[in-house]
Amino acid sequence: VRRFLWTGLAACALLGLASRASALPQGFVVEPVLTGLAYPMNLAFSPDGRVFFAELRSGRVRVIKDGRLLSTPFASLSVYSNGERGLLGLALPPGFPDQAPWVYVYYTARVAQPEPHPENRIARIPALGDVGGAVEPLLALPTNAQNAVHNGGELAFGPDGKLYATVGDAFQAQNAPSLEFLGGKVLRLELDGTGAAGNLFSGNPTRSRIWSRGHRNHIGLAFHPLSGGLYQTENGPTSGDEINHIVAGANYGWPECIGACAPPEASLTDPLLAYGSPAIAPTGAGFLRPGRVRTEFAGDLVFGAFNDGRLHRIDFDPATPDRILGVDDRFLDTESLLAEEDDPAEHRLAPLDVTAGPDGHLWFTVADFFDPDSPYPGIYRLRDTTLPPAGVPVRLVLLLVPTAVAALWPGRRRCGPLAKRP
Ligand SMILES: [Ca+2]
Ligand SMILES: [Ca+2]
Ligand SMILES: [Ca+2]
Repeated sequence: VRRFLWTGLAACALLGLASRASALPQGFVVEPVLTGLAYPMNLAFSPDGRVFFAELRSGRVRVIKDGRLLSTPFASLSVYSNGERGLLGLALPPGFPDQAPWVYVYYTARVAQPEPHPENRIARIPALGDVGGAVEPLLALPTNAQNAVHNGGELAFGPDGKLYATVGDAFQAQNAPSLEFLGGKVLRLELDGTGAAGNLFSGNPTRSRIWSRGHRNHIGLAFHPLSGGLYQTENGPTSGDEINHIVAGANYGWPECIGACAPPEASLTDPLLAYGSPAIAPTGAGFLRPGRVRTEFAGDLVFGAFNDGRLHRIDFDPATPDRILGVDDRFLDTESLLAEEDDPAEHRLAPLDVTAGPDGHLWFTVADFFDPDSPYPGIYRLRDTTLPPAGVPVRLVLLLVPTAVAALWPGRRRCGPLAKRP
């Protein structure tokens, strides 16, 4: 059995599995969009209905079109895929594909010269129909050749049209606050990879790209659906996983503080929420959209966690931004929900990407780190069945695999026939 360490720390995969009956919040249903996939790491939605996704280990960018997975990948990147490396981030710019015909990727490239070595980088791939053109590297990022951890890897376009990226500290914690080092940062970039207009730091190309600093490793970004504010999940060491509200120029404390600073430090910004021990290793994050969920859930932040395989929910006060009313650490348990009850040790399911889909519902990906060939890894959609169905685009209805009809209700023991990997 392989053991994979997401942030240098994987607590037991199976700690405290919720019973299947509590694997899902009441009134919600999880619908498989496409299953039998290998390490689906990140999703990106094209306005023309196509769904792009990144495969962490293979380095392939795949396309779902008219409900079908295209057999020819959009791109196949040469990646190092050990540890936390691989094809990590994926994003489509506003105006894609007509005004901005590029697919943006964040990956650990396998560089051949002068001798083979890993290089984290942000690149873009021209989108010429369903198959991409030659990869255009935009920015080389700090990479630790000895330790395959702390690579960061999330990409997201903000409501301002700029490209945001989470860069890990590359195992150089002392440099995470430095303005002369791209590791341990949230970057804010123009489409060509240069520092975005309006960034607070300037003076050289490194500084001009930095939006916030003092981060350890992080792979979750989400923009609030109403305020547009940027929220981030961050991985602590053996404790101190964090949820942060990212603001321009702030220093989020790593490595001086793990979680909130005690005593408080005026120059450092504490997280909105810090977890204790053991680390849960947060992954992707997305907001539950007003109008798509009951009022009590609207505007809440949902994020995945690698170590417990769950989706967690932060119950934000809708009237007072950043005020936390409660935390639901058992919002959804992917392993209890999806895997066979009688062989939990054979599977190691973890939610990776969590994001609002084009239909406004929350979409998430699941990978199986013990048995990647199991039928469970795939793309799923979480829907609140207590609301009347909104006008879901016809394309999306087509996209949901037929087995989705037999949706995964709470208490259901098995998830029924799932599509095999094409
Ligand atoms: Ca921090
Ligand atoms: Ca709420
Ligand atoms: Ca994402």
